[in-house]
Amino acid sequence: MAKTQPKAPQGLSQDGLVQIYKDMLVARLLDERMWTLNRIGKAPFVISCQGQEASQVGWSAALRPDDVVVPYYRDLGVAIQRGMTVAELMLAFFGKEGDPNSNGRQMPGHFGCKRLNMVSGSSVVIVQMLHAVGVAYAMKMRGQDRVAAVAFGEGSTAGGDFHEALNWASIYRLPVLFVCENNGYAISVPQHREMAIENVSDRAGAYDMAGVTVDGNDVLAVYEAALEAVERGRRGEGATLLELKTYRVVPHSSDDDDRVYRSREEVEAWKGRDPIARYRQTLTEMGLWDEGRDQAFRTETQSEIEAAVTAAEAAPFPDAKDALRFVYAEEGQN
Ligand SMILES: Cc1ncc(C[n+]2csc(CCOP(=O)(O)OP(=O)(O)O)c2C)c(N)n1
Ligand SMILES: [Mg+2]
Repeated sequence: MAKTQPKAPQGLSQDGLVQIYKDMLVARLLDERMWTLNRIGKAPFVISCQGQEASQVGWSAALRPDDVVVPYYRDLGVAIQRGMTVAELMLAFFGKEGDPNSNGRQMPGHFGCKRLNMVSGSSVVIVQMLHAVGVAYAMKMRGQDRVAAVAFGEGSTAGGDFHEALNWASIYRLPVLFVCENNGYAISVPQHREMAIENVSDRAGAYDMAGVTVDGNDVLAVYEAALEAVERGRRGEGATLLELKTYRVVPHSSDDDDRVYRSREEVEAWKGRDPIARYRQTLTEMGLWDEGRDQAFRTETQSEIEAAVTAAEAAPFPDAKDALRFVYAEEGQN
């Protein structure tokens, strides 16, 4: 009997399937390079996507370019899937002129780009959910066929804004995809000290909203669940709370030492469930990828990253007088 081949989800071409892998791998390689730049003293701060690439690229790929995304600080994979370039992300990392996120005024990880319909997040966790709900409400009032998607960690769902956002979205049946990237920790606090339940998605029931939990390290499962949720929103059937069970395999940020709150065995076990290696295997079984292509793509990406590092290091810092632009009303403005 012929070996069963993995099936491609609906709506994804062969190129689309490969692109998802490429986006995940670019996110990982870029993130790894950011850590070395930090550790040799060239950049002050990294907040990492490593381990969560399938969750991020998977949900982002289910959206259309005209939908609005509100990512959170870990969503490097979303920024890349949406179309932010390695060169642009490196400018942001060094806080340099030309960074499309904030022109060097924000910390790294504050993704936002008008061209990509991506709303910049606040450093205050979870308020981005309210921003997404406001965006979706405006879309609905304008009769637009668009969806807003917002991501956040499971720890942040203990904040009141989480409940306010779900409540408002459910009252007005707003087209919102709420994505919880559940990596099991809020910095050093494990999930059982954040909440007394096992699945964040169970909370959707209190808001008469669909709640779904999927394996966040299975990119195609994430894509399928996100697509279903997005289509539900487009049909006018309201929001979905989608929970992706995943893990960050590096410390919370470059200022964190995770050895003090979790065992090396636990981290190693999750490294063994690496979402990128897993999807590479799937694509290989589909006959869409092989070792040669993998090596060539890695080499090409590494040189793109190195060129971006050189360019970003050489780029000027933004003019200090622009630091408060777009914060207060400016002369001549109404
Ligand atoms: C209101 C608020 N409280 C505390 C912080 C500090 N802080 C930044 S990230 C974070 C952990 C959030 O954990 P989680 O939501 O699970 O996301 P993860 O970092 O695990 O992806 C905290 C406490 C903050 N930024 N905002
Ligand atoms: Mg978390």
